[in-house]
Amino acid sequence: MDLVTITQALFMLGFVSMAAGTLYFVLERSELKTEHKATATYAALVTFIAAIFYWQMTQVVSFPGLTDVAAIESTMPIRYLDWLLTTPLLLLEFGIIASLAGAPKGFTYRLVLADLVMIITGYFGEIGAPGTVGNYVNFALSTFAWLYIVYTIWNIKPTKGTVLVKRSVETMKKFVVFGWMIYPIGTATQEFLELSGSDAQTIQLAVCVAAIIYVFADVINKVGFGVVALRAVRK
Ligand code: RET
Repeated sequence: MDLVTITQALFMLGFVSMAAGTLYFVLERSELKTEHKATATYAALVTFIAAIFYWQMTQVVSFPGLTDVAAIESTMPIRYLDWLLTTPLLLLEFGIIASLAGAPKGFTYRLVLADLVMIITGYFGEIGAPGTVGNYVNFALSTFAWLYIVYTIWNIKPTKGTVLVKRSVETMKKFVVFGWMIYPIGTATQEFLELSGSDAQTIQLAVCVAAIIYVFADVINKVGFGVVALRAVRK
């Protein structure tokens, strides 16, 4: 089996995971107290949005006129659109649980702002010509915004709430700090591989490896994150 087919199969796995996650969060939502339902709503919105985008990604290889690797490459804007919508929702989901643990109000808005800067400049870095100054400036801005998020989240200390709430906040912090790290690592892996050679085989390896890394990262950071958030508010 070639790498493109494997990538395609993993897009399908991504779709199924997101769809199953959505169903799970919707079913769990009815078990929660009214004031906690919003947590399940955010979690379900994130996986529902991602399911739609993953479905779209599974369709690309059959696009007429695209060679296989170009098709996988063409999923990049879809992925950024997904991140643009889902990462603010994930931060809001974190904000709800963190506020139950006594986190100061208002910090989520600054996080969301930094997050939008991270995704938008990251996208401009991605579409710019590789190796140009503008490109590195965009990636640098994106990285600064990401470091701001990591720094802010890491410094949130749960001070009140149940043991379960406190534990969930600590776990969700680790998702944002370590789980989100997989994305820049995926992008850097692709960039380095592409700098190492411009033959068709290297490009295919670079594009597919990055796409595969993002699928695993997405399932962890969207479905896994939601499961931990719900654990905090379960009756
Ligand atoms: C980019 C560009 C290079 C620099 C950095 C990046 C960070 C991306 C992140 C994405 C997170 C996505 C999530 C998706 C949903 O589950 C844009 C790759 C720092 C952190 C959490």
